[in-house]
Amino acid sequence: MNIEHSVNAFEKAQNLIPGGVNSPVRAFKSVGGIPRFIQSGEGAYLIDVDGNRYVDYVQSWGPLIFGHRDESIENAVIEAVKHGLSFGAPTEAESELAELIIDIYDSIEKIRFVSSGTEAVMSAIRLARGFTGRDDIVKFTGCYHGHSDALLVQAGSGAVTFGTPSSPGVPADFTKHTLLAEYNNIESVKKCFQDSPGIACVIIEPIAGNMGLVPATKDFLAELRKLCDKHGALLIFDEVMSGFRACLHGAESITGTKPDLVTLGKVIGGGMPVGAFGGRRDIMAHLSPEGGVYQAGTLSGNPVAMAAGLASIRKIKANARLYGVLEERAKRLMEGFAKAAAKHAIPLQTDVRGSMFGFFFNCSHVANFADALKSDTARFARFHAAMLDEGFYFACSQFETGFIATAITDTMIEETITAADRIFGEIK
Ligand code: HOZ
Repeated sequence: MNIEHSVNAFEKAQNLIPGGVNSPVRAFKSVGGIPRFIQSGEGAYLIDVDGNRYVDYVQSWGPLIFGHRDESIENAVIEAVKHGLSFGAPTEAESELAELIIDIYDSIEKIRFVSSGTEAVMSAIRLARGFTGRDDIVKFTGCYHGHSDALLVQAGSGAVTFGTPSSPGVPADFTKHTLLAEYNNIESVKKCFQDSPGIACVIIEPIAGNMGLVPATKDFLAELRKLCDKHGALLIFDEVMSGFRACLHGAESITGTKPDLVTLGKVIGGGMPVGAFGGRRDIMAHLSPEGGVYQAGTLSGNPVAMAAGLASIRKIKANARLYGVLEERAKRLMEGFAKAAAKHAIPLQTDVRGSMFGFFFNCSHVANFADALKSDTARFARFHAAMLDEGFYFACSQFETGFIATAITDTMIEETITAADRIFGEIK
């Protein structure tokens, strides 16, 4: 495969931008090789600057549930652009998107839009602290909630990919209120509540996607709910990644546990920069200007981003069978991988939630961060490089999730399995 233009573009970018990228995981550091510089996207495909085409199982890390250049989202954006890029004043589109999401998510009675997942979570935590009058928070090792100071502790995603799950530059004073628990281990949460009488909230990715795909069990989430209620702490579901990806009505609808606050992002922006946090009306009433908890943003509720989000969520809502179809395809892909891996005696753990899929080169079931870290990252790197060479674009880290878009067909999935089978034979 000729990647000369990507090689040159990467060299240039490295002189201008730290690591040549504007978000660390994109640099391919943990898998080696050259990140592809992208010219365009088309449905299921990414096309790089050398003209190579890849079936894209990243889909911009989640937002593009209909694939690249979905016609209705593209048209909505073009139409919105004609009216102006930003007003810094309210628009009706904000209420329309709010209404749509509130109607779909049981636990969201009021919502506020921001510009990224990081911002959504940071603001939700501040709100939980302001509401409860407490300072401490509980997060789980391996969960990633964006890159704000208090949450960059034992974090997943790029932080673990580069072996710095707790970042330099974050003062210890800023993280002293962040208590750590182990995912899917309720005893570790009980210990946090024993250690601190002042826990404002427990934040969790109910379907963790930033240490690879590791869903929480129903029992664990139910116990978490009980503990929060017993101690007067809020439960926050971080669904920036899983929201509108795993299913229509949120993790609460498949796990049976209802959070007090939910954070969203990715799909609700249809590819534009959008985040949101919402939840119980009485809690949201503490947010400025109704209440005293301050949060603001010049580009919050941006009209072009709202238009993309509206088109995306409306199309999802109109297509009731969407998640069933995507889950079938994700399962077919993972079952194909599991079968091929077994044939070559390669230990592989797979899982699927709606359009999200994950696989670990790991001998045992992965239930938490410690389990995920036992995965064979060197084998993952070889797999990643070889698949890329064959025209299949997977997330460039063992600790990320894969995504199916409607544009990815059954035939593409069969071709992916065939390539993976061949490659497993080479990397066993
Ligand atoms: N944090 C994102 C994946 N979990 C990566 C975002 C990006 O690099 O674009």
